[in-house]
Amino acid sequence: MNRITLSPRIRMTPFHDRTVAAGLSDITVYNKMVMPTSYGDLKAEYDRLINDVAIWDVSVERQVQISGPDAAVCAQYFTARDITNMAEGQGKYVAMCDHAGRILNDPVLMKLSGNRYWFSLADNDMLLWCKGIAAERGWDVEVIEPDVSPLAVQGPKAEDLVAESFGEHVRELKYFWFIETDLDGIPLVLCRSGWSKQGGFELFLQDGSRGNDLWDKVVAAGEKYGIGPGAPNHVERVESGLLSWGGDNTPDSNPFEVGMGRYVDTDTDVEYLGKAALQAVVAAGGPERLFVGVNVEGELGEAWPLPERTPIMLDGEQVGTLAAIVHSHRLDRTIGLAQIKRTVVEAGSTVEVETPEGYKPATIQKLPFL
Ligand code: THG
Repeated sequence: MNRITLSPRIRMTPFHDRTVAAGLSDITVYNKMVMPTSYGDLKAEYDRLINDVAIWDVSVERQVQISGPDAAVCAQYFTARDITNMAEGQGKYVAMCDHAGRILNDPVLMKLSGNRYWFSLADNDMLLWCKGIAAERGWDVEVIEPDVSPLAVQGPKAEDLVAESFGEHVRELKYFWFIETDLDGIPLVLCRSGWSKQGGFELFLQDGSRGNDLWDKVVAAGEKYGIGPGAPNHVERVESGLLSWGGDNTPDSNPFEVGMGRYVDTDTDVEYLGKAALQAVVAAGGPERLFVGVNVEGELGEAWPLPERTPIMLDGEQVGTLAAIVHSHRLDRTIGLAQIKRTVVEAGSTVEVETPEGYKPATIQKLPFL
């Protein structure tokens, strides 16, 4: 069971030809689009991300654009964080929740010029959700998926590369801030962002017909920095404790249960979806579960991809779910990401998690590992 049947329902990205030419070996499907996940050597891809710079096709991070006279009210309503004082050119990591406060997505929200907002999304059908609710509310907005495809450059040498191509001013960009610009006439939004803690930028291509051009220009500029292809890296993201929405959490999780509590505003006058439910969680003294790291006894060889979340046990009772377990190259030990009952976390209990060699003891720790 290792082939995916492609069809026009599953969209290719604007960089697809170049990713194939670069040796693409593994894909997944994300937002109904092909997402590159490896070029055949995960350790080399990890090393490149930690030491040099990597180019990632992350077109699957689709944008929902909200524009028009009611755009600010509408964008706020979808966002469990007070965005009143957000500036043009600023991005924020936010939670989108349903009426019961369950997290539906963890996008980067960007405020563009001309009263436009982009929710730069993880894998869920937010376009339908946003269109439906905006229409029911009668807001004067346009809700679309624009022709925008992010290309990430990640790693310690990404800033030098991007500064050389776009100018020294990019060094002043703060995290999640962006500029609307172009690269030799290729229209894009340049944002300091990306799903790693190694630093970097995302180039949001605004013309899908120019994918090959953009890829080639970035690779040419990156040659002297040792650039090579990669993808959001499973081991690095576990070490960094970055949430993979939909993978790490159960469908009934609220933002406090996926480590996003610090991005949620409950003490605010603004109206947003799920606010009352999230206020109730705070009033009850906190969520049922917490998103934590686990240090697992024993050695794992290669990364052991978990096709589904597995139970975490304590005294024969399930107290959580394990979402990922990897060998950390930098820590040289086995680590994982889990949702565990808050009472168990607070008691500092040692739990049991499933490994290829059966259940093993695991200690709980705060994220990130690194
Ligand atoms: N890029 C874009 N959109 C995205 C992602 C992305 N949408 C979905 C998903 N990835 C969003 N998830 C994250 C999670 C964490 C970070 C970025 C995207 C991140 N966090 C920093 C940290 O944890 O240190 C800083 C957070 C902060 O201080 O606000 O980088 O990758 N376009």
